Amino acid sequence: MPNSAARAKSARRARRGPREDPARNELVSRSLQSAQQCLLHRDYGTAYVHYLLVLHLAPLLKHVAADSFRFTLFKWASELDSLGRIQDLFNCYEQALELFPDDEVIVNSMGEHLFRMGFRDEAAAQFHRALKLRPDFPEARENFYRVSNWLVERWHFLMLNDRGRNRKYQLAIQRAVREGCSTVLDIGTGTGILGMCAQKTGASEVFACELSKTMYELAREVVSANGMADSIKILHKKSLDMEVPKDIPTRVSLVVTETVDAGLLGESIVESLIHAWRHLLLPPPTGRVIPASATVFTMAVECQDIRRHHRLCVSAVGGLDLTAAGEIRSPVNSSAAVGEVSEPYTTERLSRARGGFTALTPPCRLLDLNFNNLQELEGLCSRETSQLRVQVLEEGVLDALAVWFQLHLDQDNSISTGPHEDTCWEQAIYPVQSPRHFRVQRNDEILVDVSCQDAYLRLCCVAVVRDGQTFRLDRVERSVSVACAQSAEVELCSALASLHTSPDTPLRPFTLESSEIALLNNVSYHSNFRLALDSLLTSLRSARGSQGSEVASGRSPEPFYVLDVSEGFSVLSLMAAQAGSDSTSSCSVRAYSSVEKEQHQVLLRLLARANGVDESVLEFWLTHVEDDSAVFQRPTSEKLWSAIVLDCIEPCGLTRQGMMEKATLARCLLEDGGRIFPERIAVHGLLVESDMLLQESAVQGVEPTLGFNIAPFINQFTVPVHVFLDLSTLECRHLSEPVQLFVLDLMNNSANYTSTNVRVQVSASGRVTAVPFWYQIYLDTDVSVSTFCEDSHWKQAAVVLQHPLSVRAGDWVRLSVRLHKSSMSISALKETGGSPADTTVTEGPVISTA
Ligand code: 44T
Repeated sequence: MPNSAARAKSARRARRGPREDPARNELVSRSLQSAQQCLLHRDYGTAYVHYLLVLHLAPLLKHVAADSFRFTLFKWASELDSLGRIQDLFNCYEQALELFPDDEVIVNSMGEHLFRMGFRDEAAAQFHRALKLRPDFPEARENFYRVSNWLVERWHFLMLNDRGRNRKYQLAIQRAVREGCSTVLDIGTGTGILGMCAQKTGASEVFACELSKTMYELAREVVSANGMADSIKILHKKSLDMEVPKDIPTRVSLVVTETVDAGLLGESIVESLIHAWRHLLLPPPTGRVIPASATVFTMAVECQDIRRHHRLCVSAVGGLDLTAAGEIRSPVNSSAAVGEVSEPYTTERLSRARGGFTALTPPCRLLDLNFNNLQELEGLCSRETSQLRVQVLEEGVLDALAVWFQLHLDQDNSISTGPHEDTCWEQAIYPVQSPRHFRVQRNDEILVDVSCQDAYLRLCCVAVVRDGQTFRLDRVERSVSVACAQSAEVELCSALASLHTSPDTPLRPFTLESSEIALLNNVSYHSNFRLALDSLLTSLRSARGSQGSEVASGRSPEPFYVLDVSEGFSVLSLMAAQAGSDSTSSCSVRAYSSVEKEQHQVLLRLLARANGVDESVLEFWLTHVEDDSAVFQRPTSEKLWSAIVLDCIEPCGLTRQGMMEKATLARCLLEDGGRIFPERIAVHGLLVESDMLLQESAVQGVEPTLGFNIAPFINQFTVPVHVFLDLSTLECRHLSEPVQLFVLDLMNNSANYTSTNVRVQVSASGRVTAVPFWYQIYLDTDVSVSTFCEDSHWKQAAVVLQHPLSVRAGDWVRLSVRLHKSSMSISALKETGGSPADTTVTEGPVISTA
């Protein structure tokens, strides 16, 4: 025990601070100077080491040096990142967090590195930690939302909110357990609900496996909150990697699973059950599976929205002839050769497709699959391709085959995922890949090839039989290989395009993402862009004309430089080049495209030739640059850009990350009178009541789900912003007229770091549950495009309020819209009286549009 003298001495030392040590002080001060010197010379690695030494020796300096330390860490980390020195990078973060364990900015930044490298679960944990440290930290919140969308897919909420489905699974499990299935394995347990159901029903042993780390951890939390931690053993494993007795002591008598996607087989249920029957289940009839069987249906549909995304529907946009492109395909292609990057189907809730859909045929039974029969499961994938003939009942364009199924949990309980059911399920959509629109007529027969490969059901419309005559759909016939094959030049280009394929390939279909195809089909966007571009060129020409320098001096006039930095495939650069060459004026345009993929560049060149644009005026700009700012360089050292095209809105309905920062960079590189397209974006929104949006965003209500406490756990992954909405078909009631919420001025950034309040008058009584929003994109003062119109390739987004706001017609709601970098946040207040003091804050989610 220290005596009082010693205590007094140590107290004096504490008041004075750490013991003075001249040598140490000298080292600290020199290291600090060296760190600063290194920073000046951009030697971040050495600067970082010096800072580490300083802060270890003199922790008191942490407060003053924190900013420089962080700056150095981030610079060094990004260098390590680009050098691929991953281990060193994370070591740096660990050292930094030892010094600053509560620094949310460092924690968040570490999460960003993890996320970029694909460690999503670990990234989520860091963003979560940063938010715990500072709940109002916008960057961390935005990051957490983004990663939540990856880790906990939104359908988990829909499924947990679907009482009918929950109840049917419960009944089927209860029956099986009562009939003697006492040991249970839940494959793909998600939140743990089916396993808990089996346990509660009286199963003596329950096991569960889940391959997603986040879901596995969530399931563990849920199961222990429900007092079952000791009675349900959860494994973080794919069922295919499980063995007896290593993972479970003996074979089980019941497997329950809902590892089915919209196309039934896409989550590899067949492979999982073959493995389970061979290794994890008791032989039948003791062993059994819920669901017991499934019936798969298909029908042919006409649907404009599907067509718009999977096939080029226009022959020209903005003055550009597109026919030379020939056939353009989306990557959703069931007939693609093995090894080609493609998916056999996409998913869509047909009842919500923009413009609706028409059933061209009756639903046809495609397949019956008994999950309790191992031989049948094994035989499925070795089956020969079979052909289905479907009778046409309704005339229309053959756009796609839709597929759905009935899941027979047991003899009494089935779930149907059909397009005409009241279900939240999506359908699997197999777009018809054919170079032309094919209109089917009543009594035609559609021939569909059906096979099962790589655990997917593959469907392909191969032909239509009409009056005994067969029209093939799956190959390009001479007559339909589009008028393009007529010009020798185009043939040359298509030969170029198919260089990498077999020399026999006549015309290689170009593959574009479905959102890129939809963009190409967006006629109004392109024609408006052309208008705005023409008017800019006219004004620049007249400005030059009035200066008259070049003409007078007899030099050939300077071209206009136009840069298109749109993401993905874009023909805007080509339109600019054409606008230049069209003109009678001698000032031409040099167009720069940032299209990166080689195939896309080939396609652009092909279109250039077919449109009479000299290839020399179209260039590909700094492709594959890592750093965004590198894209924004001058065209040549002494030239500036006449126009820079930014593509600001993502197809999902949010603004692109870093858009305002890009605009700032771009603005500095414009010539006098030059423009950024767009110059301004107005955000519009309205108040709606939509149960559907609530169902998709969180487990609703206070009632436990099947008697279990699940909501508070999964609802941690609630994200207030919904994307990819189609507002024209969303089931909702409009409670106000649309209003302008915010204006983003890309030509004057200083106006943007602000917030605004918008008062909205309620037009119908109800509960405001969400604020959908979209954009009016002003290319210039006169020309604008809406992201919410019929031929738009953009979807809309919405912010969902955590607490719905009850309103009556005539009430005023105040929306407060804030902008942070490119992220928007909206909160809503109901104005109960005249003065702001009377208002009650009922909502305040931070949303991000990044
Ligand atoms: N989608 C429905 C349901 N898993 C897909 O990690 C319906 C989609 C849907 N774990 C709109 C509406 C709806 N071993 O957590 C996932 C997954 C896991 C496995 C262990 C395995 N062999 C597997 C296979 C999958 O199981 C969970 C569910 S699978 C997907 C269900 C409302 N769009």
